[in-house]
Parts: sequence; structure tokens; C-alpha cells
Amino acid sequence: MTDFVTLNLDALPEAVELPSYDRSALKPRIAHIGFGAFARAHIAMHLHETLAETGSDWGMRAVELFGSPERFDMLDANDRLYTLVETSDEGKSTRLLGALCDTQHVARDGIAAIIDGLAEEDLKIISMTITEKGYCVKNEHLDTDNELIQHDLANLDAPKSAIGVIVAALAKRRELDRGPFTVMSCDNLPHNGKLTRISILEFAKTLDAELGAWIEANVSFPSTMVDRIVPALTDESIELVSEVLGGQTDPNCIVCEPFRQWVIEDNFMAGRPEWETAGAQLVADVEPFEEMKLRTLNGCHSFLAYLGFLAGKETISDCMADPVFHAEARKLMVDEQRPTLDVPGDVDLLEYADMLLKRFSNSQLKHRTWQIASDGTQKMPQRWLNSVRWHIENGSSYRHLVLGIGGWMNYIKGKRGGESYEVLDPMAGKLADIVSRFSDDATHYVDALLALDEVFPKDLVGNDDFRTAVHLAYVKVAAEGAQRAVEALAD
Ligand code: CS2
Repeated sequence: MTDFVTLNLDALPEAVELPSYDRSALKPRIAHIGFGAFARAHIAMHLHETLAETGSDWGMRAVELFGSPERFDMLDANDRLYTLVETSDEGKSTRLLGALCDTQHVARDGIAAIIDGLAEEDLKIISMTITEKGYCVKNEHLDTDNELIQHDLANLDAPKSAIGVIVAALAKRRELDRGPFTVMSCDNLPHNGKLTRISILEFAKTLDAELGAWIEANVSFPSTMVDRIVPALTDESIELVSEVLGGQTDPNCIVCEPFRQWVIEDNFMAGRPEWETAGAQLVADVEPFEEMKLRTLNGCHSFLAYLGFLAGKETISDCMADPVFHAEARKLMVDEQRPTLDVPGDVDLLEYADMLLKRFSNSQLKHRTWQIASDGTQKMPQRWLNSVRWHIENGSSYRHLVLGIGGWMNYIKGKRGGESYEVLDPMAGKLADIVSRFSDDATHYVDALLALDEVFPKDLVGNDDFRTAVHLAYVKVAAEGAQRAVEALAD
């Protein structure tokens, strides 16, 4: 039985900031699919600040297509207000965010209500954080082998994937003559708008060429670069929030770092909130920002996640506290990612890298290496492999990147010393099969992983130097341990 804790706003300490705008005027004009920790702390926070600056009526509806509706019930019980604590080694600040004005959960409200909601006249934007796997894309095309996609193509009245749900809603908008619309991805993928467009258009055109043509003419797909470190909520963070709330508990709270950045391609077919009033950068081309962030921040995160986890480090700040990991993380960004990038005009990549290391060092965050290690098959291509290709073409060294790959190949075996842990990945079944069949023999094991063409592009796998480097990196981590392998990078 859920314990519905409701906040007593009158009893909150003075330092806790409440929304300054009229929440009763908000209408659901943006629907956000995937209202997890990141969306609460980033997308909804920018909207909250925009509302405070502009007093507009752009409210947000949170939509969830998976899991249990309990979290949404708890949000509703608190009038959809929740606590955001920004914390660092320099201090904390706390506020209640109020941009959310509605919630819909598939298990509670049903898929028909969600599709109807997405087709409402006032609703002008679908935004989403559905993680890399949510796009159902393989090699830059809709993955028609994906079970959810197969299901949705046959059942558009009851779709399960975000892609199927959005196409069903767009079909309805077309039928009701609702006019232009925007679908905005906020996930860590390069050219995320373009990928969303490909996935949605290929899906729609498979069903109905005219629907595809309507979407092409009426829907825009801006790309965005989103950045804020938001660890999953833990009991420890709930306790921390309770301290700042003067002893009250907010089950919907979220704890994150103070830093945030949002770069958005200014390409909206039916209006948008004035997010620039909340510090967002509206630009013509997001790609240089996306690539910079994906390769340096996320690329470094994944390097620290696999090698740090295997070396017994539970959090990213634990990795940063080890001078060897700190120094090699910087080299990964500066020596191996920087040359591959077309850095946005006014950014100094050395300063950017140092700022990232400082953010990673925030000891208040407890950002678990195990959390970041999830979904490696979906993350490695854009974080590491495109850079590896650049180095192969330019004849330069990529030894940190390849050690990361060797780290991942060890990590997915699910064993650290005598301890087992869960490997989360949409391809976990396939990976576990390879581990059980081949991991006794390093050569066969690495070959079997490199043969996963969803992950490792053929041109890389066909390169002998790359194959050899991956084999050596895997064996090094397996034989000497991740700590020694990272130390050896310093030689
Ligand atoms: C992390 C990201 O879990 C991960 O894969 O690298 O969630 C990272 O914290 C964010 O992209 C920071 O903006």
C-alpha cells in the first residue's frame, strides 16, 4: 500500500523557494514522455524558470508508457509540486518546481486517453527523454526487428513504444486537422532530432504513405543538447531532502548538481515557451554542442563507469578522488576526444574539460558507476566509436578509448571479484549468451562481441589494428585488473 505523503507548504523552512507564478493558469501545452529523474530536474526545471520569467500558460503533462503508476499518484497527491535540491561541495539550494500540471500513466489512464491527450488542440510540443533504446533505431534506421515496433505496426490503436504512440497521436492530429506540431528529443544521441524524424517517418510510411507525407510537411523535429548530472534517487537523497525541508518527506524529490545547459535547435512549428529566459541557448545548429558533450562528458563517464566500477569505485566522485583516474580521464577528453571535434565557436575545450572534472568531483552527488554502466550497447557508438574511426583515419592514438571498450567487455561478464551484479542492457540476453559460451577463451569472446553489428560498425571491425587493440585491452583488464590497466595508461 502506498504511503501518500503530502507536503505541508506552510511549514516549509523559509529558504525553500515556492513557484512565483499562477499555476492555475497552466494548460498542458507540452507533453513530456519519460518523466524520470533527468526530465524532472532539467526539462521541467527550465520550464519552471521560464514560467516565473514570462507568466505564460505553457504547462507540462508528464506521460509514462512503462512501469508502475505509483510515482504519478504520489505527484498528483502533491498537486504535482516536487522538491529539487541542487547540491555541490560549495552548498545547497532548494525549491519546489511547479511547471507540471497533469500526469498520464498508461497503466492507470490507458493508452487511448494518452493518444487523445497528445492530439489535443492546445498541445503543441511532445518532448521526450526515453533513453537511447527508446528510439528503436539500428544503424540510423527504424529497427523493424524490435519487438515493440513489430507489435505497434500491427496494433496502432494500442501501441507500446514511444515511437508507436507518437505516430498514433500524429495520425489522430491529422484526422482532426490539428495543424503543425513539434516533436523534440532530449536524449543523449547525436543529431537526436534527425534520428527521431527517421524513426517516426519510417514507422508512419510503413503504415500509410500519406500519413508519412503529412508528418513531413507538418511536424518539426528540433535537435537538442541537454546537460545536467542527475543521479537516480536513493534513500540517502530522500534523507538529505528531508533535512532541508525541515523534517518533511517529499517522495517525489530530486537531487542534482547546480550546473545545467540546454542548447535547442530553434525549429518549432507551433510556438514554444521562451526558454531563453531560463538560460537555454536557441541556435540554428546543435550538432557541434551535442558532439562535444557526448564525446567528452558522456564518453568520459562511460570510461569511468566500466573501469571505475571494476576497480571497486562506487561513484564518479570516488573515481575523481583517485589521481590516476582523474589524470587519465582528462587525457581521454583532451588528447583523444578533442581532436575529433568541431568545437562550438566560443568554447575553449581545455576549460570545458576542467569544468567537467570539477563537476565529476562533486562528492555530494553519489552518481553510481553502475548506473552509468547500463545500456552500454546503446551508448558506446556515439561516445567512443566515432572517435576511434577518426583516429584510425588520422593514424593517431586511441588507447584510452580502446581501454574503455576492453573495460566494457569485462564489465558485461557480471562479476567483480567474487561478487555478481546485474548487467542492464536491452541486449543483456544476447550478451549473457556470449559470456556463457565464449568467455573461457579470450580470442573467441572478443570476436563474438565485435561481431555485434548493432554496436561495432563493420569498417572498424574490419580494421586489423583496431581488432588487435581491443583484444589486448580486454586481456589487460582481465589479467591485471582495471586499476592496474588505467595506471598503465600513465606510462
Ligand atoms: C550519463 C548521463 O548515465 C549516463 O550515461 O553519462 O546520464 C549524464 O549524467 C548526463 O548526460 C549529463 O548531462
